[in-house]
Amino acid sequence: MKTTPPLSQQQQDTLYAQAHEAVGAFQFDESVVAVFPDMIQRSVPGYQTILTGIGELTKAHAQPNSNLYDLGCSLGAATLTMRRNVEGKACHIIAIDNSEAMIERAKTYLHAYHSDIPVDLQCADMTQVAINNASVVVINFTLQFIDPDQREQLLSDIYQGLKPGGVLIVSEKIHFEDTQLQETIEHMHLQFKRSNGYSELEISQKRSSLENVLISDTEQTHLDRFKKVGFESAGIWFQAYNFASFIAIK
Ligand code: GEK
Repeated sequence: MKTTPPLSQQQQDTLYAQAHEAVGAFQFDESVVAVFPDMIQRSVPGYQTILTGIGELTKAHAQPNSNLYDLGCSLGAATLTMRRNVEGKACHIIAIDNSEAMIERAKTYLHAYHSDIPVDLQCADMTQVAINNASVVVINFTLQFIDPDQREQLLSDIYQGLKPGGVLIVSEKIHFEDTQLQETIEHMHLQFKRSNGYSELEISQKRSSLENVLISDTEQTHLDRFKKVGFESAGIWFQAYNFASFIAIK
């Protein structure tokens, strides 16, 4: 019988190991889904620590009988950590991704573990989803893939759908206006990828594929947007090189 290996024991990411004649725009398709856990762990410094933190923040801020959202859930790593930390609070988790391949695989992972917390997995565009009665909303490394012109409206809709005291957690790759700082910290990230076994060819082909697909903001742009849509408090609770996770509290 064919079984899906656990999230921690997935296939190695070799998608860009061979030279491609033309590198197409990055897509979250079947080939990415198969190597996704390995890809994100080897590319995003602090990813595991952020997941642990999302669990802790969920434990601290989830309100009884409320909804928790994981927007851009991929294989459901954040959903799993949220679910483990809200047992007994009668919460409902809504996990959204617009890649059918991701949602199909996420179902397998979520069903592999028992929980009394219902999870509603939906294949949808997160900008089109109604947020209501929410106490925790997580966007873990996905706002950066949303059209920059739509980001403020999305955050405003989330703010409106949050209960007082509710929290939004947004993790992102960020960039720096200061050129020296940008170069220095970007170099740290490249070294991180090299030390995780990615070759120069893999790094450069992946970078080309993400051009115009992953559009990062600065820390200040994030903070200004949180404030503009109404959040009272917002700041970074974790950062590793040019990868940061923000919390915004209603
Ligand atoms: C994790 N949060 O492991 N609507 C819904 N989903 C989208 C949209 C959209 N408009 N655009 C992109 N996605 C996860 C990791 S990965 C981050 C998130 C990365 C989805 C896309 O299909 C993919 O699954 C996810 O956002 C981004 O904690 O690959 O760097």
